[in-house]
Amino acid sequence: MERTFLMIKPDGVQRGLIGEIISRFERKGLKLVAGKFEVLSEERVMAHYAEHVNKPFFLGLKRYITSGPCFLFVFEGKDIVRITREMIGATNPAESSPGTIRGDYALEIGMNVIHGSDSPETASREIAIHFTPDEISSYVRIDEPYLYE
Ligand code: DAT
Ligand code: MG
Repeated sequence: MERTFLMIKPDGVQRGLIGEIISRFERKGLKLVAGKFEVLSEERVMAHYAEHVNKPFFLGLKRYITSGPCFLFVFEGKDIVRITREMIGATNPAESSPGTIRGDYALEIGMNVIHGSDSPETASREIAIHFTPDEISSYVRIDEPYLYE
């Protein structure tokens, strides 16, 4: 089983989309193993977006991502990084396919509702940035025998 780090950004929280978005992953059969509500500190933003700190859009990105609380969560499942990235859709919502989260709920790249790790290595790094091991639960979902062959 693989884990991934997901985060509903301040626009998604303010627009009341937490439940809708989490439901999509739950209905797919993915297992929620951690979740918390938090305004990100500057240090955490720098660590999380380390690859983007020198990009021209970084200051705007930092202002947006710290403008209110985010909902941070971890889901677990087979091949979960690939599956959740597909469900999230392309970075720019103007180009995300209908049926994806960004395609259905957002319009512009600077407010694209949700973050999802882009590789298993990134997922491990991002989970460690945002969660302590004791904040993550291991359990068997009762429907797993009907989800995995
Ligand atoms: P993703 O969130 O799809 O992994 P990314 O890692 O390339 O995309 O970028 C991180 C976030 O930064 C992205 O969700 C929105 C913002 N961003 C990326 N490229 C941008 C750009 N050209 N202009 C404004 N914001 C941008
Ligand atoms: Mg990314």
